[in-house]
Amino acid sequence: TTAGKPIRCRAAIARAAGEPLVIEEITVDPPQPHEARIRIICTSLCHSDIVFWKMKDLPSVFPKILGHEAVGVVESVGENVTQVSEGDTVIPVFLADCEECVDCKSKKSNLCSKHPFKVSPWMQRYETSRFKDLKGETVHHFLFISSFSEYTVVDIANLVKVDDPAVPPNRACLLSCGVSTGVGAAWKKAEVEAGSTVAIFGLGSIGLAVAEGARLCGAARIIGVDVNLEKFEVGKKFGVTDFINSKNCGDKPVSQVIIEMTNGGADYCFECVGFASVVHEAYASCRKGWGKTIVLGVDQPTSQLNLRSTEVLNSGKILTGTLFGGLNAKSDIPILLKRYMDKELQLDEFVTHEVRFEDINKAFDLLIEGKSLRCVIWM
Ligand code: CXF
Ligand code: ZN
Repeated sequence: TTAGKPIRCRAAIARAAGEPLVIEEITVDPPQPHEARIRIICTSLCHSDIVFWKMKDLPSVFPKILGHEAVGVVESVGENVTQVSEGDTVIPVFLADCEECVDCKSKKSNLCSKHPFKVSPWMQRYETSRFKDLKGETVHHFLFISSFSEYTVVDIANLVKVDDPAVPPNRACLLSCGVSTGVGAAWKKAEVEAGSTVAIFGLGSIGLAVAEGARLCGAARIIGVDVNLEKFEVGKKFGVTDFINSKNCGDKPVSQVIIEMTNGGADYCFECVGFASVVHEAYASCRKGWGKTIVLGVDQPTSQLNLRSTEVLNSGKILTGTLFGGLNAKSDIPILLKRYMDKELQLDEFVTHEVRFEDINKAFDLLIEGKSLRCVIWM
């Protein structure tokens, strides 16, 4: 047995900003109390991995092991771990769900206050790393997951058990981050009602997952906005009914086009690009009186919004944002898994590519070039 001992294995290390990952041997220390060591089965690439791979300055720290969408099997557990045990299949999630704090218990929040979300290079509870390279140097964690490694250590607050052994790992891993975030934003954060009108800005995996969530909620009209006309075809698979090519609106702002199409604005708007200018456009596109705009896109940390206070006063609109789509990982991921197994939730259509671990840099190229939605990486 390997329990209690360091494990030597392969990991794809990001040594410097923007440089290809390097597969190296590392050692993975045993789990501390409230942690589990996981053997990764497969992982997928999320755009946030690319953001923090390119980012030179804090909170980005090198060398690190990226990756936060995955499925794994518990190899061993630390002290005080009762929720999972050796051999369990698990999905790691960057946003903790302690199930005990006011936020985790509330239906209105998923922002765990016992383990607040931050972009930290360490484990959640200890500000230490479990990884070293063969020279003995520290290798940092990412989003409390670091799944681009054959083995990793994750806090039990960030682990969701998969009970159904029939769930394919190359589908389950999508529920770790991106697809759950989009579906959850429509389902849990916006609470899209049957018959409503939805506008989605940006049809990458997150925007398409919002469409999928809105489709499941029975939205009557789902308007996709993107600069790439090809996104309409793929959007249709996820319930997009109308498409606006934002490069093709002439002098008209997209919001005016949407207001005209919908007789006053969409009931729900989702920003899935990560630009303040698009947040403005989304807010302007939602209906006065009850329109709700939800920000999912990740912008530069210094980027600011500029709203007229009288416009907020007069409009009656809601502007909000969400991490992980407002989902409580431990209770909501099993619901999404079941809906996939019941053939309600579409996941297969997100997986456009699958590569071997050795070819992980190819997954980066495909996503950067806009050629992939989700690329699954098999360990
Ligand atoms: C993101 C959420 C917003 C901050 C950066 C990380 N999570 C996953 O992709
Ligand atoms: Zn992500």
